[in-house]
Amino acid sequence: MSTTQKSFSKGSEFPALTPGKLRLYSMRFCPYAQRTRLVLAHKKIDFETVNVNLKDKPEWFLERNPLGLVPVLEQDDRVIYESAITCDYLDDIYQDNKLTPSEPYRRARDSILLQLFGKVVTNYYGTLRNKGEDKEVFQNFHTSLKPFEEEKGKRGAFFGGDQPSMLDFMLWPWFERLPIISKMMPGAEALPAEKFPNLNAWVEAMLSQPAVKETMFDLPTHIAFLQGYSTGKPNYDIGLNM
Ligand SMILES: N[C@@H](CCC(=O)N[C@@H](CS)C(=O)NCC(=O)O)C(=O)O
Repeated sequence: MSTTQKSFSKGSEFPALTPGKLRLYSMRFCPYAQRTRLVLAHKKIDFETVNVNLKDKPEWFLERNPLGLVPVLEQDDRVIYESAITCDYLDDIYQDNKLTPSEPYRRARDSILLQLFGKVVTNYYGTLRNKGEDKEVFQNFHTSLKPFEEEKGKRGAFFGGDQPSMLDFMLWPWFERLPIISKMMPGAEALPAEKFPNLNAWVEAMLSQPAVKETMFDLPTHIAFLQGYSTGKPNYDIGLNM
């Protein structure tokens, strides 16, 4: 059983599993792992976390996921990775607060939006990398958000309607991080209210969700992590005493 939130590195001893206990291998600032953490929190699933130093990965972590990526779930002899797969698995196994729509058309539309979101993610990181100097990438970022602005307008407070669905949680981690763009690039607004009224309302609605509050970091912490990351020395343990 692991009690520390500090990240484990190469050469560290494998923290023993407790029979029956669900474990998440994570990195505190990873948006993909946050997807899984959001689903775990929303469904109030009991689990423990083992954080991994992604610059110096333990051998036992690579044995579990040969891709070397977080998130990974483990319970007894079961191992699952890839954020979308871990989230769907949790939604299948823990039936309370079902997040995936049962209506086939809605489910298909949500899968399409999730595919389209790949462009948002690519353009988001592209924008951060060149600090907004490449106006075309920033423009592409806004263009890739358009289908989400439109779809949100048809759906209600959340993409899931009155309540958040799986899609809401799959998208959220990058919206939590959008203020980084506005902060780091003077004059650039990541989500201008006049262009994206629906998405701005959605961000507000999501911020009041208990799962979001439970899993989020504030802007200064995100920026501190990113600054370490961009110099090649990420501090995975920011703010941790033990
Ligand atoms: N497709 C993966 C992406 C996960 C991912 O990129 N995780 C990053 C951290 S945010 C990672 O583990 N990086 C380690 C590496 O690239 O070596 C998923 O959806 O789970």
